[in-house]
Amino acid sequence: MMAKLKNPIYVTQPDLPPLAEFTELLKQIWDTKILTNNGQFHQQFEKELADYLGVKHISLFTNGTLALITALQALRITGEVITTPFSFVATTHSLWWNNIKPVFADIEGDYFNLDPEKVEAAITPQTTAIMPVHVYGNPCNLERFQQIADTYGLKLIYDAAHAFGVKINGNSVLNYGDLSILSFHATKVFNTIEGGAIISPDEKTKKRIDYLKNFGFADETTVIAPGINAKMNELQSAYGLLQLKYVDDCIAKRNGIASVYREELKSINGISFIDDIEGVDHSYSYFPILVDTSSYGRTRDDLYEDLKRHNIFGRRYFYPLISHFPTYRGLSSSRKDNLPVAEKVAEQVICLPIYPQLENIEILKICEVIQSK
Ligand code: T4K
Repeated sequence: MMAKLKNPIYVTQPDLPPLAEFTELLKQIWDTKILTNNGQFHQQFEKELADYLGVKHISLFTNGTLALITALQALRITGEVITTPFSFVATTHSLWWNNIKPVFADIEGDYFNLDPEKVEAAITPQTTAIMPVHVYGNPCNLERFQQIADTYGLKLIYDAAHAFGVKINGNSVLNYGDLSILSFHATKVFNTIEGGAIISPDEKTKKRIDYLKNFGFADETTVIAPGINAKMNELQSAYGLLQLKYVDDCIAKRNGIASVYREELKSINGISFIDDIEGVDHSYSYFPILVDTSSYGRTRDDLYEDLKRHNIFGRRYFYPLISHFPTYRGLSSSRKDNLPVAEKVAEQVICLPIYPQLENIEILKICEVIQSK
């Protein structure tokens, strides 16, 4: 048996800005004593982030889940929303928290994103919106979703939690649909410890979202809606500003790791992965592989356990499917025969470790464990 790695390797590790740089900004916060509520760092971070991402209007949030919940509130979505079972559970939970019925449609087999044709077939008179996810940061079929939304008069909200910095032909994926949300959780390509954002197409929508994330206050004495408290604070905004300086380097390193994985894994029977898409700037947030038991000779879970024995902790994102959880399994759209592609992919996928500090020798070790059956 191969030697086990001395230190555990997790699916990811957050990138942190230099502590000395952060301390400098903390001193400023200590001086002004402005800790939250749209302070100087919050305003600056929103501006610089919008510039970096190539979007016009961005509202910072405490996390991606509250951004999703607020996006649905902002557009007054009700009734049924068609979404994917192959995502992190927060995508569907955001519907539940808004008293909206989730309707699951199947995914396509190339990038594991919601299949537009399956969405179209699931539309009912109660459907008010579609909520696709750019899974692993690979863009959904943006044109087709817009076409369906326009034809049926539906809103389109993208869960872009994995799609920080992703562009198609130079244009951010965040510029599509009615709203997009981001997550800046510690495990994401770009993190503010916890954090998130909503990208709006125009100033008036951003304004409404900003009211909603601040209890609904439009001014000192006017409350326009039952808003929530979902504001990002000054410490996280300052941290985010620093992160922006290093994120390009971080994405470049992730790209390098993905290339090594692809080179090392390409000739292993039964292991497949997603290639880069032409015209897309990727951010390499995850490196999923699929294990085909019959040609690989063992199951995904055998490999997952074997990696763990070697101190390598990949993650089976997204297994189990959201449609399997007790809250959702009773829905008629959760039936396995309604979601055959998602069911299959959830049984085959492992996300391998990918983060800037991952060393070449560690990547090679991971590939060696996958290679040796
Ligand atoms: N929509 C989608 C499509 C999402 O993927 C997510 C979040 C959301 C919406 C909601 O956004 P947020 O509300 O979270 O902003 C993680 C994250 O908690 C979650 O943010 C993320 N998706 C999901 C895919 O993954 P876990 O339970 O797998 O994380 P955890 O704590 O097991 O972390 C994985 C590994 O990362 C650990 O084994 C070690 C390492 N790690 C983790 C943390 C938190 C660190 O090294 N340092 C850390 O601080 O959910």
